[in-house]
Amino acid sequence: MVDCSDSPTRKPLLRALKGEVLNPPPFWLMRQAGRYLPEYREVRGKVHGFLDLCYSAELAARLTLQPVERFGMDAAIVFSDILVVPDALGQTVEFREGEGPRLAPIRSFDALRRLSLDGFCDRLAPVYEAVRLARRALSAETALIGFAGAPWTVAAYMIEGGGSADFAAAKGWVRERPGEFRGLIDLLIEATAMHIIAQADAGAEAIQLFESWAGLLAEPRFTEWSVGPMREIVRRFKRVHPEVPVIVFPRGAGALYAKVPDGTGVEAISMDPAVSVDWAARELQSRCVVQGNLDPSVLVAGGPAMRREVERILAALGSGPFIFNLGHGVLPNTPLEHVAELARLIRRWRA
Ligand code: 1CP
Repeated sequence: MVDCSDSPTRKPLLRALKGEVLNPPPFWLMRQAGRYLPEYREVRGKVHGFLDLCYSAELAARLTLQPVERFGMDAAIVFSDILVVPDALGQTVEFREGEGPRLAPIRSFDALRRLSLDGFCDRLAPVYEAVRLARRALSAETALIGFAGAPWTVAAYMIEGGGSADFAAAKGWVRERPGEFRGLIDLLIEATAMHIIAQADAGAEAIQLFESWAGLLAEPRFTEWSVGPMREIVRRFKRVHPEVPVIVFPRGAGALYAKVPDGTGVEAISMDPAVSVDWAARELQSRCVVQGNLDPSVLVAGGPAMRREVERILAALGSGPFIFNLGHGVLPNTPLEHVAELARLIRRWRA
């Protein structure tokens, strides 16, 4: 057992984020609130638009707590979306049933100029209220995570107008009109820093930045448009909340993962399923806390395949600073019993 008598916090997630090696490690799951939970589907069915759910503080707080109440994760993540930021900047954002997000694409300098920070935090006030409500309801052992999309990923959705396999329009902007793209990224740096500062003001105890489309950028664009903006956001955030740890998730960054800890100044890095855990143990874990990286489809499969994978990840990373998570979000067809079994496997594990 780990002696926590001299620990300033009892929350395992926050202790791990300070670099403490916990045995077993803390865990939570990206997209742990969502369609795979019947109690989520029940609440979701009562509200027309997905954004209405994000902007209803009480419902968002309730959804934040649901997975923790069922499975006892070490952290809750506030129920919201990375696309509330473009919405609060004045872009039209809609979520159509079964289709994912639709945004009025930003394709011209004029459209870019119409975005504004006026009233930004007012529009997002219900998110901060949800943070306050969820924090009040959580136990003394469970941490609350706030989050935002990193600028490149959010810009990619803003330009493309929704999800995409290759985000060709966004990549075209970067190549052909880098000056204009810089304007959009600078606006997102400012907005994102304000958004995560306000979440920490409201009680978020750690922040995760989702760079879900890091894998679309090769060097030198990765450093310029992903690492650089994240570093600037972290710098602004730490001026106000030096004690609140930041996790980044540069999904698909491959070998460029190695550039993220020093490049951004974050406490922890979250790994997608393609990152080798043995490589991470050697190259990343000496420099920061690592989080990840069970393949979400393995959680869908369950059984011996899942047990083997969980054991392999824990054996490679469990004796250093580590937070168990998935390598991407929980899939909607994930059986509840598999999540419960995963929680048991992690809790029973000893190095
Ligand atoms: O209809 C529904 O019920 C909506 C499904 C859904 C949910 C539950 C969306 C639409 N967003 C969310 C919540 C959400 N999104 C959370 C909540 C907290 C939790 O983790 O439990 C978080 C952290 C996100 C973050 C998010 N949204 C990301 C980054 C993580 C990732 O998955 O890579 C991204 C890329 C989005 C955009 C988004 N929102 C929703 C969808 C379907 C998408 C992906 C669109 C696409 O690329 O096709």
